[in-house]
Amino acid sequence: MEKQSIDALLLKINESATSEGNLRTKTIVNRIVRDLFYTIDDLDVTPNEFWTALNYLGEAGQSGELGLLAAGLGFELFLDLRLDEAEMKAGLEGGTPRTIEGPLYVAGAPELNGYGRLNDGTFPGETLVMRGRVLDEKRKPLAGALVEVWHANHLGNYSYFDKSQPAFNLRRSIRTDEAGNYSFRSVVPAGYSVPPVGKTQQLLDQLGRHGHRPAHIHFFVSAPKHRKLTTQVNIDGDPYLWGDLAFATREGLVPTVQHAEGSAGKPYGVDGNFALIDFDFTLSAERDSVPRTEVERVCAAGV
Ligand code: MBD
Ligand code: FE
Repeated sequence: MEKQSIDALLLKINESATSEGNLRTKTIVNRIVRDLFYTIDDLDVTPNEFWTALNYLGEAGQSGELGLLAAGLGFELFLDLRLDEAEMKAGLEGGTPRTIEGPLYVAGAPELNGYGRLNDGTFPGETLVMRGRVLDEKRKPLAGALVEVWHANHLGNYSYFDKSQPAFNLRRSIRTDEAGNYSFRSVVPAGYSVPPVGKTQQLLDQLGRHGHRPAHIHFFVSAPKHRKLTTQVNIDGDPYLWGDLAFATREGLVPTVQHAEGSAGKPYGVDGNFALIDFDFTLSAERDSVPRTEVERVCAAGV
């Protein structure tokens, strides 16, 4: 079809509006529809292909996998890269790199002061201790910062979504102490894989891609007057470290996993061998020149 005819049709649709609506929504939707009309025409998308795609999205939504799809298709990475760019342009550099939130955060995890356990010890897994400080741009420790942490278990499954785990297993919010320290005891997570017979895997198969994430631990780190940091650290040595489904691995987010033993575990009530990660988070001060990093995103809350 002539582009002119497509544009004329789009104009007719836009002009059918009888009230103002929302200008921002109109701008975005009109642009997306235009791009899709062009795509359908350029690629000669058949009616069968169109309805297959629409049905696919409906089913993906019903199965709760749209967040997973957004990560797997690189949308979440792209939003991060745009934030990075905005910060760079505003001269805001340094600080712990951000990386994606992913679809598996659950609000309302128990709060701990300074140190705590993320698990109740009744499930298997190699003991992990992670510790460090939350710092400001001048490397001054931030007392009372909140470190929200969540990760998968030894099988790569997340509590709440995996009903075999106790409520909030491997999910806690830790308040830093007067010296800006946080520490927690947990188990080393395994990598996550998308549901093998789900809608995401179905599309990944068509794209010739795998659905695996390397083992990782998620964080939201926040403190008054500072930019909220959404990030993850990876467990070094994972075969998918640089082949992540969600493209979330970044330089600076792969700390060394130390093998500790003996009296090193005493402060955390650990006997014997355990994995130890030292990691400081650095937050930037909030400023008006860059978009805020707090995101309104629907998530699960509760048990
Ligand atoms: C995860 O654990 C995750 O972090 C992302 C981004 C997608 C799926 C599962
Ligand atoms: Fe995850």
